[in-house]
Amino acid sequence: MSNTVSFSKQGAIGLIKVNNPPVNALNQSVRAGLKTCVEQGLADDGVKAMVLICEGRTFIAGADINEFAKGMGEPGLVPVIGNMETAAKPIVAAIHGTALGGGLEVALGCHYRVALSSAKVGLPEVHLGLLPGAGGTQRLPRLVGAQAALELIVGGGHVPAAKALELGIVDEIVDGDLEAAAIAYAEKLLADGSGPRAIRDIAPEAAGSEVFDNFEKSIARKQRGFLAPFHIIKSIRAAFELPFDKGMAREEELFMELMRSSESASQRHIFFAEREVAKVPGLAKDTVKREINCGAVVGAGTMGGGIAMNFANAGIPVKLLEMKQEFLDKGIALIRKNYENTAKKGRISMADVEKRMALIEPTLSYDDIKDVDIVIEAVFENMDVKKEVFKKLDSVCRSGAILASNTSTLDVDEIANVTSRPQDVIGMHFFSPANVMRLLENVRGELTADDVIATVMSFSKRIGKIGAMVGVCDGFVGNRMLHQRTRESAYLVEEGASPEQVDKILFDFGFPMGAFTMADMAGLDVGYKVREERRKAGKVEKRDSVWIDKIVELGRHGQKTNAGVYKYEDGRTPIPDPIVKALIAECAKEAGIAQRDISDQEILERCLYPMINEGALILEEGIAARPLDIDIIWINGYGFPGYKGGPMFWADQIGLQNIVDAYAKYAKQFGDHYWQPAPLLAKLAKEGKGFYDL
Ligand code: T1G
Repeated sequence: MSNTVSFSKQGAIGLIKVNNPPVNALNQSVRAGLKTCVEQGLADDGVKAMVLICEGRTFIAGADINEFAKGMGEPGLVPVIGNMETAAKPIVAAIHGTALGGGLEVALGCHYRVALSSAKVGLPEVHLGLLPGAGGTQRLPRLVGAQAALELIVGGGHVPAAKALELGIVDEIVDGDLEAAAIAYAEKLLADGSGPRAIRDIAPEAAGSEVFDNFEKSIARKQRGFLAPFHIIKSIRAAFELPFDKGMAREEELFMELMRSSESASQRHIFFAEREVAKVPGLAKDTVKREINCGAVVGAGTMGGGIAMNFANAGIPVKLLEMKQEFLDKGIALIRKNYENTAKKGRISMADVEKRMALIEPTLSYDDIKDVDIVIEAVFENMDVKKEVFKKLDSVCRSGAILASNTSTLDVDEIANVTSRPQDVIGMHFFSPANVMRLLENVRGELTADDVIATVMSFSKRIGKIGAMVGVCDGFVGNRMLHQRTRESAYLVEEGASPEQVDKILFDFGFPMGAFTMADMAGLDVGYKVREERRKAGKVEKRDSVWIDKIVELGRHGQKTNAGVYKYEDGRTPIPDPIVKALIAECAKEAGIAQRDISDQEILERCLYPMINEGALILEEGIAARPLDIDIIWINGYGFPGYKGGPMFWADQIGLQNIVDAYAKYAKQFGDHYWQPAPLLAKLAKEGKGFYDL
């Protein structure tokens, strides 16, 4: 008996109980305990059937991901499940919470499955760059058929109990006392003379190769660059083309390939990083958070409306404040349109639309927001305007209200210092569209109180965001690093690379789109105004590149004007434009820059390495506390490919010395103004270390 799995008897029913908080993960102790307890039940003549149930919040939620790096140890999960499946006495899995991954595979190794109506099941290994490696790709298809199995396992989602019953994954939904219900179910099996029922004995329905080929085509673009989805298709296909044991062998072979892949290492890193990022170093775990029961958003523009939707989506009443009725009406109309579009896609009902709209109360008066618990300002990105708003908030809002700014680059300390309560002021930088993008870059000011930080980090999760805590600097973390890529990509085009060549390199690397396609989509005039403000503040690049400004001055602002760096005949597909090609050549000539052919490798290095170097400076300055904060920001805010783990994790994978060597190469070619490695980068490289050795 292990200390995580116990055996007891209730009449003729052997009760196997797993207790391995927090999620009953299948570590070595649990696997050994399951093996021992099943053998004990089989050896006991008084036991006629068994029930497998878990203590705590959930049924087994999967293999213990912590064990992957150091090796799983004996007994392996496959034989543990195999012994259950071939047992001479029926075993019933009693499911609550989330039976996921290896947890669902254990349940599929049982002969029957009962679940609480609130339970969910799933095989989410794909999100870890893996596939269900304990029979999931061989057993589930035998229950649900090829198409459903492909959708469930490649999608990696959680299936509610009712749907699982419909699909045949569970046999009965029970409510109330799960243990009693499962024991009653087992006793009824005995009374009916029902014995073990092994899924391995089910002959899978016929499935032609077109099912798998068509499914692979349907995911090709979305899953571009990932390995696991395509291995999963191969493994499920084996369930229809090979006998069970050979299918299991094929599954193991494909699983091990994935386990050894850099893609899976990256995705497993992200799994833990997405949880670690919520724990702010130096912040006491027991910091008392302020209650947030209602909020307000100042500014009903695209960002303000999107931010208000996050409150409503979480069921939190929110006031939306504008200065003019027409702007308020426009903002509310856009919110309604967004919700109705979501309803049209079947993701929410029309009743949900009305419920959420009812939670958003438009107002023209600051007086209406005096009692709220948090205010998020989302007005025009201009310091004077923001200061006016915060002075007003300071005079109107109740004591203890959190005053947040959605600024994307402005100095949060400067904003805080116009109030009498800088300890209550924080930055909450949402990414557009604010109701969709998961990242929230939370910006702590010099004087922001710990309980405000703790409250905002917890509130981020409550509204479905991934909150990352950063310090105050120009561009915080995400945009400060993006600025490096933006600058170098403009230089590369001046020197002879075409915009489409640069964009293809970034797209093939795994970004959702290239730098210039993204700039056209966001609007070239946005960057133009930022550069104008920076020039006014004397912040001019040592090497000023003007070709994009010239494009804007032609009235080409990007997609919204059907022309920017590219031209757009259908309003969305970027087409290289000879006018821009000529304009670039002209600007290069005026700048005395000779055009040359530039290699793909140079483009990749000059776009990405300065971002990583800036990340090293950000770590040195303490603007981000850990490399994982930077990785989470870039994956969730800018589409850095998950199968590369984020810029800092990827830098460790390629080796920091290679980055330092590239810097030396470019310093020779261009001078060291932009090619001086950050001291931390140089130090780690010299020591043969990576950022994750910090
Ligand atoms: N292994 C180790 N630790 C885990 C874990 C796991 N599988 N799942 C969760 N934790 C930790 C997590 O790090 C956190 O720790 C705490 O539990 C609470 O998690 C052979 C190979 C179950 C839906 O992918 O999706 O089985 O921060 O904050 O929001 O085929 O955890 O408290 O120290 O996420 O309520 C497949 C992963 C594994 C499920 C709960 N299973 N987990 O969400 O809490 S691979 C999964 C989740 C596998 C087999 C293959 C979620 C959850 P700490 P949490 P939550």
